[in-house]
Amino acid sequence: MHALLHAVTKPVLTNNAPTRNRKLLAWVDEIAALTKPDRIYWCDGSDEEYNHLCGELVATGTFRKLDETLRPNSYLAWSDPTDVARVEDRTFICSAQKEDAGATNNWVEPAEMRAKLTELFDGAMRGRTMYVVPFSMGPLGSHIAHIGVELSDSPYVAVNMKLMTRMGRKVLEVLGEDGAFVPALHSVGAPLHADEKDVTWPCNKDHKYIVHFPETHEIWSYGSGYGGNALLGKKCFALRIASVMGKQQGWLAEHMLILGVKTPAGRKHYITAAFPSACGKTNFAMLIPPASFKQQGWEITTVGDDIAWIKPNAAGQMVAINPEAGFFGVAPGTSYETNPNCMESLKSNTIFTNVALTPDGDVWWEGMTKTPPAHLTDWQGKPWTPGCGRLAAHANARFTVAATQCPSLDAEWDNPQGVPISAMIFGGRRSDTVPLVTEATNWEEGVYMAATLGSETTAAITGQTGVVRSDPFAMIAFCGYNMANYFAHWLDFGKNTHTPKIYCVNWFRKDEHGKFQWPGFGDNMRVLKWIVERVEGTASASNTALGNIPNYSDLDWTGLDYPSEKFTAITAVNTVQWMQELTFHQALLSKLQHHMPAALTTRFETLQKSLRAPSRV
Ligand code: O2Y
Ligand code: MN
Repeated sequence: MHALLHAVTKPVLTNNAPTRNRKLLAWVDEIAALTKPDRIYWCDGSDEEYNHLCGELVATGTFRKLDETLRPNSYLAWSDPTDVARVEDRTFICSAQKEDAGATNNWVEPAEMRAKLTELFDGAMRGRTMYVVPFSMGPLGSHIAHIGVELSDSPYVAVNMKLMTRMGRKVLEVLGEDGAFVPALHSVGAPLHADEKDVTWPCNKDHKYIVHFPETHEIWSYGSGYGGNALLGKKCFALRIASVMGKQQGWLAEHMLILGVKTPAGRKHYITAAFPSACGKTNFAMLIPPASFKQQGWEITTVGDDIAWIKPNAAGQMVAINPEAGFFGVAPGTSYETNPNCMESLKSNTIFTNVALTPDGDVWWEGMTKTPPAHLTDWQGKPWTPGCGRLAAHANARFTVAATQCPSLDAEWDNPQGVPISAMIFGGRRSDTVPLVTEATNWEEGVYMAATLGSETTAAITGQTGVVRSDPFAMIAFCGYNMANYFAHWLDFGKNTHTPKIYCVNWFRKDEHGKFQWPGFGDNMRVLKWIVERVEGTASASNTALGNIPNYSDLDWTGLDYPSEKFTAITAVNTVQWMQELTFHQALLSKLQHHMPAALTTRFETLQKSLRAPSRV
């Protein structure tokens, strides 16, 4: 390896570091003195470095190299069975005032949390290397992008950050001597004592803390090596800390995919869409239109699958970037039927975590093929056969892959100016109540729709199926400050910018037999086409108490036999269900009452009145 690798013997460790950024040098020194790593390594982000670190991960048993012919340059990691997902109950927003974290976040007084973390991090990296990982969230040098530096004792984190962000030397160049960065400290919380043999997935089974200090824009993560707990650019920075920065600086950090829609006339629209976890976000971001739409000339492209940073440009138009440079998606359920673009992305240069291994050195997960292989090694390293009663892949098994591997990647995905937003979609998983698609008639109504978003839990995530969880803007786990203040920020944001139209969608409504009423996947294009035509002012709709809903004849049904009665059922506004729904809305409004903007309580009252009006059945 050609970058700096220091043997750490004394506290001043950064003499020949590849940066002269004073704040960074001081911070690296301070953290090294606290965590006491054996070595410090500054990541340069090169392919050579990536290959070397992956080789080391293979040598230590964390990675298994997959068959070079079947899955070139790809690796499989199996985590500790206790470290398999984000830990919401161990995630904290430590603002000075409890009220600033709000009713939806865990809060601990900052000095108390700092004392606890300092104790835990003291000597936490003993026997390990501390990787200095400089990364840019967003195109390098973009006025919308921000820089972070993660200090981590996990080489798994370093290689995943290479795929998920713009990472390494070029970031330090942009940072310069005085540039600002978000400090993100991470340890797996498993120091090694002299001659102690390491495990393949070090973590701390007893203590996990995913902590955010919103006033100082700092992240401290301890005890987990997995996903959102450890790849700190993603949920911790790009959502929790960035949402705070956005509130302070007049922009939005959102849990939204960004896709491009090209019309047959060649007009390009960009649409953002927010969905809670487990609603098929990556599939929607990489949607392939039905054949009949492709023939007409409709095209869908992908800018991002999870997070959008949205700012007004000089003309007051909302523009968005995907702050990430890769996808960390859920493997189970991904197949050539559900998401061919994703499957193509994963053909090579991919890191898989907690999927199953085939006898010939490839990967498999539930839903990848209709017929499972006869023999596998499951994600816990045990022999697996179909019908053995266990999952071969963990339900939250993941792939990490660079965005550039995606065949549907939009030509503008890396544009530092961002892409202009024509419409915003909010959706949840709801077996009843919520129509296929509803258009808000103005910005405030759209903000109300997003604020009252709910989604049913799935067994894979919570072990409990069908319980509606309130998930405002799909940000319940990711808003770094008081949720009611976040609603107010959205309302204010709309006052100073040209506002895109806002939609609520539900692909998951079921009939009385429990069968999904909407085919989903590529057929969601029919709804997207209507949305684009509404934006362009060429499609009609009927006004309801909830907003505007398309008529059967407003959607393009070519290539699909979908009777109008079914459409009537999937778009119906059932007053009894909606009165029940309003009790959920009311519960949310009272939970967040302290800072709740009046515009949202007013909308609640109007909605209640319109639903009670005799014309609605
Ligand atoms: O469990 C994790 O650590 C990953 S969670 C995640 C990853 C990628 C995109 N979205 C999510 C999410 O929970 O929303
Ligand atoms: Mn997500």
